[in-house]
Amino acid sequence: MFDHAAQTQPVEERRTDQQRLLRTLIDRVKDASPQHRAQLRGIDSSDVTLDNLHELPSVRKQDLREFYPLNSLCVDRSQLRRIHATSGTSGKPTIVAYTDHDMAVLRRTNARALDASGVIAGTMVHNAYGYGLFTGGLGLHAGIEELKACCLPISGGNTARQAAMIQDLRSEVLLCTPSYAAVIADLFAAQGVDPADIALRAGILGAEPWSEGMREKVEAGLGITALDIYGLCEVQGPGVGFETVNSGGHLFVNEDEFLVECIDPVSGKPCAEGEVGELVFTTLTKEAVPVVRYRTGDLASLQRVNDPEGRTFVTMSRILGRADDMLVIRGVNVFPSEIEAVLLADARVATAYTLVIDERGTMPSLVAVTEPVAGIDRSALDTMLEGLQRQLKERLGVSCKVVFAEPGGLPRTEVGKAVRVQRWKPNAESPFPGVLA
Ligand code: DLL
Repeated sequence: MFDHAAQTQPVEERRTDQQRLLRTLIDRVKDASPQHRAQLRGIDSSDVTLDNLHELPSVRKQDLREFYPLNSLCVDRSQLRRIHATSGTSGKPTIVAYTDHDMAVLRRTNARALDASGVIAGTMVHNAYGYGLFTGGLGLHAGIEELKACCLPISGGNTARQAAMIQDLRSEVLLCTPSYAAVIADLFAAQGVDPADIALRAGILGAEPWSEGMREKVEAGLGITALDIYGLCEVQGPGVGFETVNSGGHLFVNEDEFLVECIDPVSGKPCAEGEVGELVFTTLTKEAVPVVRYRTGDLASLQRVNDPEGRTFVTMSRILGRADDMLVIRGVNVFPSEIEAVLLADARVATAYTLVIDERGTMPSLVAVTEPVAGIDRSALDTMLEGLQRQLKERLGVSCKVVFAEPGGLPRTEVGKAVRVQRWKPNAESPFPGVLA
């Protein structure tokens, strides 16, 4: 196992290290930046323990945006080696920066994720995460180099070329978002390529929520074992948490670097083990732009599991949704991921879908626009739609109409994260003319 000592360090020993690093971090950031001094005013690091950490003030994305571009920097600019950023939805991006040390952590933690899927020196890795300001491409690239594997830095887009390169170079491991893996699988299916004839054996898929149904479809379509990887630019980028073949769907959190808490999003109280809440991260050793108690908005649960390979990191569940992705339909809270879970659990439903919130009436209503897989008998479609609508009603507690486009008829996201929700405003054209009237 790559980085064996760190990954299998006894829990109590790691807690002692985390406690020490936490106190040093608090002193360090208070010394270095007025923003952190404001956040941690009146707090004496020697009073802070892993057990009372949840009582410290937290920060959120909007707080970090106010530090734009680099106002909460904790090192001299001469020590910066890399900048990344997320586009953000409301204008200003969030900018993050890395020192030599931060780059080393990025390399090491991503190498752990790649190693868990069997990447070794010389493995041909097809990296279709976006390169550039997004952390995905270059973040995983760093891990690939750390393991001395061979990287094809293809980035996103031009799916026909992606498919050809996977075949021609006999790529073994695919890195991209789950929705893009599904797009590549759809193209192979349309070209009549048998997954058994391509060399891919694993996929490390993340950066957006995905369901068990999506996993099954991508695994079948590409002939791979699909593993989840989690991360966010405010904490580092990819490599914060990673699934392994034996982790039973849980993701190990690299908690020697990223201290994780799970809290009730309303009361802020710590959740019990296994209880779903909001993940909060503290970067224990990060130099350039550390965060103390960053509230991610991501909902998941934390659990200690017994790893047959000996990892002792705490695990997180897959992300169940984001607090701000929640839709309120007729007073009922709905997460898009719940709808995906129902739709994609059906083998006859394809992986492309968009949720439309129809806001033209007095009350908003929900429509899932999706496709049947190719070759389904048309006479079976009505029964299929009824079945899906019934299951959605049962799961969500509110109606969700389902409509089918022709197989392959919906637009696919080839670059960046899939956008799954669209609003249909009064007097606007249908977002899917010919499919949704
Ligand atoms: O998406 C970093 C990344 C790159 C992760 C490549 C994995 C692979 P951001 O653009 O800052 O960073 O977006 C972070 O994406 O707060 C989650 O809401 C979501 N997200 C990331 N990974 C997952 C995942 C990268 N595995 C935001 N499952 C996070 C569900 C995820 N959501």
